[in-house]
Amino acid sequence: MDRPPFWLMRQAGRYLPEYRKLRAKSNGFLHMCYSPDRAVEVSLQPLRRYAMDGVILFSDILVVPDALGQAVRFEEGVGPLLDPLQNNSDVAKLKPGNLRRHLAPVYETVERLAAEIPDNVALLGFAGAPWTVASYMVEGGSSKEFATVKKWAYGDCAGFSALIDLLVEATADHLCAQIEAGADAVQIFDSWAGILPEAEFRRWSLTPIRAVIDRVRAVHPTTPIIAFPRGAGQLYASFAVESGADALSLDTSVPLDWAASEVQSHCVVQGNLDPQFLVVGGAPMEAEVRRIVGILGKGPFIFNLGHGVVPQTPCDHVADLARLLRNL
Ligand code: 1CP
Repeated sequence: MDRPPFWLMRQAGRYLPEYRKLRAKSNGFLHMCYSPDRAVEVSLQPLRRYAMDGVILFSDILVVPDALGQAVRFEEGVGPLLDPLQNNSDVAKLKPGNLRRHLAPVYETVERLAAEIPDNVALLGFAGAPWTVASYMVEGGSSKEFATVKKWAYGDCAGFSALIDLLVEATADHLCAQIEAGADAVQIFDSWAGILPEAEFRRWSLTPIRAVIDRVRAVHPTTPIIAFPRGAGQLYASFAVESGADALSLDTSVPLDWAASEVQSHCVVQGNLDPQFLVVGGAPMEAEVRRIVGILGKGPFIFNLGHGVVPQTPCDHVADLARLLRNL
């Protein structure tokens, strides 16, 4: 392409009135994820408005614990809730054999999207990284301090490894199934990678993601894999060399000149507009987009945000961003 391709993390969701309308009619968020009619429709909503170069499957990272038998519910105004895993006997009760059957509606959604979207639009599948998914499974939902999951990971390395190893297999299987259903590329979201000190980051973020990538690549050697170790800081450089990912998604805080020399020299980079610039819009957003493209656009680059679109984002600003990027 003669300009950087673009898509936006959380490009489907609550900032879109057509999403909110369908959501109000649905029997909960997970039900939407497991209804191919609705999930296809919601995945396509941003494409119709803004003609991104990529469509991401509408689903959630927490469908994996749900499929493993740890029921997930989404409470309005609270977020995800799970009955927390407390020890290795809880881990032993998980049922990895059920994954593909439980998630069949998700793979059907991918299949239908692959048939529907134009050839010049990439279809992205995704999964949460083992560490981030484990944090929800052990904390029982969103967390601020991550005290419970850290206590287990730091205090009982062997025991916690059993959960991470199980999630490596389940995550790889989930990504392979999406590729088999027609995903052109996949992204692994490690939203909470950045809360770990270096040695723990290597043990619980980098190493398991590398294992997931190795497993997916052994079956699907040509499918591009994007990893998002959010908050990794300087460890983005090690991640680029050691993870085996084809592309790394940069969070909002990564300095761009540094990323161009230390990360983009090893792999494609994606990012990293602060989602709040999309809320502000206008001249400040345009200047920031030009700055990002000016530095990262000289190498292999996918334009994206540094984290997901926030619900208070005006749709007009997303349209302005799409126009700006298409005319670069
Ligand atoms: O309607 C609603 O209230 C649900 C809001 C919502 C949406 C639209 C949730 C709940 N998940 C999603 C979709 C979603 N989640 C997608 C779809 C595709 C797209 O990007 O358009 C994706 C890729 C995700 C991934 C996801 N879910 C992550 C990783 C990325 C990130 O944002 O860091 C995480 C951490 C989740 C968990 C999750 N799902 C939803 C909530 C409220 C949360 C908890 C977030 C938190 O702990 O802060």
